[in-house]
Amino acid sequence: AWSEIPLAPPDKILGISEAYVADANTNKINLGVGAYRDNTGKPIIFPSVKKAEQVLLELEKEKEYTGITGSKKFQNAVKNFVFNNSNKDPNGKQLIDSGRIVTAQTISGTGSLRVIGDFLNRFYTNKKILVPKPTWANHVAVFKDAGLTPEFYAYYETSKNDLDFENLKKSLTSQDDGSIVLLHACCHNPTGMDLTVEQWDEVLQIIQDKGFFPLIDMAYQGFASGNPYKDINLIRRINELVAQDKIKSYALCQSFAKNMGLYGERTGSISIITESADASKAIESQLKKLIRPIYSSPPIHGSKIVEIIFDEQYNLLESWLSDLDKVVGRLNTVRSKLYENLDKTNYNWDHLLKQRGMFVYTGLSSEQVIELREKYSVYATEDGRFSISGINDNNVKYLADAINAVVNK
Ligand code: PLP
Ligand code: TYF
Repeated sequence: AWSEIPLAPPDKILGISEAYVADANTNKINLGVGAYRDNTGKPIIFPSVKKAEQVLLELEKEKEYTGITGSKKFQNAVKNFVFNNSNKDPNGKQLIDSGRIVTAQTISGTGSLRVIGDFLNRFYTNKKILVPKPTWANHVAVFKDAGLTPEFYAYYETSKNDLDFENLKKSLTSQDDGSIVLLHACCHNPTGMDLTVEQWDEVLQIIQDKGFFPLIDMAYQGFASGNPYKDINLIRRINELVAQDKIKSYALCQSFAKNMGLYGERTGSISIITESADASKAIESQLKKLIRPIYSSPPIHGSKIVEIIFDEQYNLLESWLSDLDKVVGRLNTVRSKLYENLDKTNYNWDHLLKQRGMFVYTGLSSEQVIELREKYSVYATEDGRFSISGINDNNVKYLADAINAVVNK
C-alpha cells in the first residue's frame, strides 16, 4: 500500500534552498546551490543570451520536435566548440572530420550523465565506475540508478585542505583493469581543486596502463580561467592520446547550465569518441534507441540559443565570452574578499585562493556549518562547500565575521 512508502530525505543540496527560504532573518545568506548571483544577490540572464532570445523571437517559425539526439546544428556547434576548440585543436578536428565523435543533445549535464550511465550499463562489460572522493553527490545517485557500481578513488585530503595526489594515483592503480573512471574537466565540484597539466599526464598514463574508460564531466567550462577555450586542457591532451592510438575511446558530458546561465533550459550534451565512423553509426543508433523511450527528444529553446550564439552571422560569440568572463571575474573578486576578511590567526585559509569555480571548499566541519546556519542564518551544505556567488559587497563582512566567530570559538 502507498502508506508503506517511507519518507525520502530531502536532497542534500537543493534542500538547503528550501530551509533558506523559510528563514526570517534578514541577514540570511544562501551559499547552497551552485547557481550564479550578481553583486545584488540576484540571478541573471547573460546579455548575449537575451540577444539570442530576441533573434529567436523574431525568426522562429515553428516549435517542432527536434531529433531524438537534438539538431545537427546543435551537435555540430558543440563539437566545434569543445573538440575543435574553435579551430585550435587539430587532433579534435581530425576526430570530428573522420566521423569518430557522436554528439547528442541531452537534458543538461545531469541528463547526459544518466544517458551515458544507461549506455555503459547496456554495452560496457565492466560496471564499476570510479569517482573522486569527494564528488558531486548526484554523480553517485545517477550512476547507481543507471545500474553501475560507483566506487571512490582518493582525491582530496580535508585535513590538509589539499589534493591527495599520491593516494589518488595509488587508489586508481589498485582498481580493476577496464573500470570506468569519472574525471572532472575543471573546477572540481565540490573542492574547486583541479589537477595540474603534469598531474593529468600521470593520471592519463594510469588510464592507459589500466585500460580504464574515461568519462569526463565538464559542467564548469570557462569558470577556471574565465575563458572556455582555455579550460579544456584535459580534452586537448586526451585527443592527442586518441590520435596516437593510446586511448581508443572516451565520453564527455557537457552542460551549458553554468557557462551560458541556461540552468532551467536544461541544455547540454553527451559525446562519445569512438574507434571508427562505423562504430559511431552503431553507437548513435543505440543512443536513439535508449533515449526514445525515456524522454523521446530534448527541449529546444536552450539549444536554439546555443546554436545562435555559435552561429557567426549573429555576432554574439564575443559578447557571450565577455559575459562569462565578467561572471567568473566577480566570483574571483568575492573569493579574495572573503579571504581578506577571514581571521588567519588560528586557521590557514590559503586553500581558498587555490580553488577555482563556483565554490570554496572551506574545510569547516559539519558541526561548524550547522552552527553557521543555526546562529547566523548562513546556509551551506554540511560538507563545508560554499557556493560563493551568494557572497556580495553587502554580506561579505557579515559572513566572514560569522565564520571567524565559529572557527575561533
Ligand atoms: N556535473 C557537475 C559536477 C555539476 O556540478 C553539475 C551541476 O551542478 C552538473 C554536472 C549538471 O548540472 P545540469 O544538469 O544543471 O547541467
Ligand atoms: O549545487 C550543485 O552542486 C548542483 C546544482 O537540476 C544543480 O546540485 C541544481 C539543480 C539541478 C542541477 C544542478
